[in-house]
Amino acid sequence: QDDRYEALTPETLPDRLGGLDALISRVGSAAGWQVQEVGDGNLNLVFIVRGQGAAVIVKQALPYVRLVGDSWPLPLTRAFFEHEALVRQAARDPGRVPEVLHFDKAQALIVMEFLSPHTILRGKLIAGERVEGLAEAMGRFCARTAFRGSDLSMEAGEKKADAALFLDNVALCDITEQLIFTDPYCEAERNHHTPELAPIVASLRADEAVRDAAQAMLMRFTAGAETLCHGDLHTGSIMCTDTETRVIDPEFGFYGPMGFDLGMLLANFLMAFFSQPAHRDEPGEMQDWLLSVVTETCAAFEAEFARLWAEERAGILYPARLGHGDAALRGLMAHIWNDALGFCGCEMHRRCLSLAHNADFETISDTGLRARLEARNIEMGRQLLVARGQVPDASALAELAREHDGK
Ligand code: SR1
Ligand code: MG
Repeated sequence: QDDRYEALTPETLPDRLGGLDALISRVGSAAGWQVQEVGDGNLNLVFIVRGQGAAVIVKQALPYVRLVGDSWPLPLTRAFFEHEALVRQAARDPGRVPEVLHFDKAQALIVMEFLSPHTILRGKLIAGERVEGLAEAMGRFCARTAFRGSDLSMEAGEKKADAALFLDNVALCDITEQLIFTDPYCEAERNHHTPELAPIVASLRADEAVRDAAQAMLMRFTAGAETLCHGDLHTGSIMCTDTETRVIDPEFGFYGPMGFDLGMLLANFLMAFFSQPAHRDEPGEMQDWLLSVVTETCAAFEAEFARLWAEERAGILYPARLGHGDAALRGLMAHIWNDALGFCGCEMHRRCLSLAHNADFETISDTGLRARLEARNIEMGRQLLVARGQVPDASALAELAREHDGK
């Protein structure tokens, strides 16, 4: 069989995948399929294949960054890492990620469950829609994946082998290393920002303490191989109905700090918060809700992490025979929180200053207003980078967001 990689199109997909049991069993024979390409992310092709009243998703990596084009090649192996990460996340937080139906390494494609009527969370937040149980689900997801992928839980040899496997996800880590920790803090070719932000951007880039702090976070990212992180946990990687939350897209999976995913997620909730005044006349209620999501996500993370600490600690770290008590857990939580705040600050910066911006701000057509809201976000990010020791908990984080929103 010729398994040379070839990008799918809606026209070629039925012929090429028509023999797969994983599809036929869900959507019938290829003759009845309707195929639509719906990918709106930065990297991949995403097809919905419909047939017999059901649907599945076919996601295929392209050999380049879709957002930029073939001038920026990107290895197809990211589909392999996404598949590996999905399998682990499904075991660590059952039901939270889409079910994988088929994986083809050579074609860099994953056939998976079609989430319906779920839509991307970022769009919901911009539209002012709330999701019941969002904070609880995401706090638990972050805690379970952080804990169960770490030396607190895994057998040491298994964890080291897994960390070695994911070390090869070099190109995706490189994107994060450049776009999140480095480019925002200098004049990089791929950067862009709202013109009216120029003075704030100049001031941020002139601030040596900020640059130093961002590099310290980069060192945590590259050297803190604590657990298998999702790696790109923003509100575009979450799909929801009004009452259900699912996590998608772990192709940036890597072994990193336990606070990484939590920090990225909080940044995206905070950017939804700061951008609300542009999306509705009375933003207050939605903003209150978003800050409650921030605090409740952290509360759910802490509660679940503490439960796992008490009930599932079976790895080489903090073994029961050493008799660790609450102080050890508090120390670990403080370490995770400190990292999370630093990563949060970097993510808040890069979405306004680097290559891949987010729709929360980008869809604001009045650039003067956009710049005012982005400025609040950037200033808060700066404070998180250089003075995160003064943000002891999630309530203080929410309070800080309110202060910056009032400026
Ligand atoms: C070139 S890729 C840009 C961004 O898109 C992905 O979703 C990640 O967030 C990455 O940083
Ligand atoms: Mg993605």
